[in-house]
Amino acid sequence: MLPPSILSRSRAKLTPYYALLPAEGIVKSTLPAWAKTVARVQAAPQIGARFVQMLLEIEEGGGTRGPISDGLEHFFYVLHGAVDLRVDDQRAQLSQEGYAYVPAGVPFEVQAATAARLIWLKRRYEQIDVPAPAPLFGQRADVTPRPGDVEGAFTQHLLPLDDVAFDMAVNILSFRPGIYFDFVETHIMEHGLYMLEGQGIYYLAGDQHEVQSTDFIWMAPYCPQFFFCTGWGETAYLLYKDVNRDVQP
Ligand code: UGY
Ligand code: MN
Repeated sequence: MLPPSILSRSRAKLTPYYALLPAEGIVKSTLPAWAKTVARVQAAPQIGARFVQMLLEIEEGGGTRGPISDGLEHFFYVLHGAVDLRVDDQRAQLSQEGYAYVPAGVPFEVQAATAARLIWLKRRYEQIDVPAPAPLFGQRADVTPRPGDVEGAFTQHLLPLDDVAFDMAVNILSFRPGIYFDFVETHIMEHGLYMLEGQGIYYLAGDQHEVQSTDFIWMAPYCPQFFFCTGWGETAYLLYKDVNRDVQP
């Protein structure tokens, strides 16, 4: 039997300018290079994105079946649990809120001793005439929140802000209740946004959506965007953005 109001209660929406994908609606994928792992693909070229973002749900003892070396650059953020990451000859334990950047062409392996959930982002690296970045490992708590233009809004830059070797930024934006942007943004950069905690109203290309923890939003280049933090607690989201490159006609 069709549950009453199932269609009107769904918040999922796909347009040429953005996608809003609540977690509960994203169907499982199996990735051949990963054992005991379910992937929920959030952004892919199939919706117009120029990057791939997914949620990985790794069971205890799961992870990559061998080194992955696909020529792409990668970013991992641990939402829950912990993983052992090997990048070339470096090893790191990433616990909850830990993250890693893997440069293009550098082989990596992931193993989860206990169940873990991660965000995995990958894209083609745009080389310029400076050396490519080295592998990088970090922890959210070690990154100082910088005050934004609006009081009560903060940004943690997980990757170095002033290093043009990076062609991507991954930031955590946090907002106190009642805080909202001071203007409607439009920009050439695209976004992958994962709601880490809290809730709010997202304005996207003329539409307004209630959003909450675990939602994913893809924003195409130039998608008009505005966030209003609602609820009683702080809201934070993980935000991918392509940066530091010239534009070709
Ligand atoms: O950095 C940004 O573009 C950011 N302010 N956008 C967003 O949160 N939608
Ligand atoms: Mn933006």
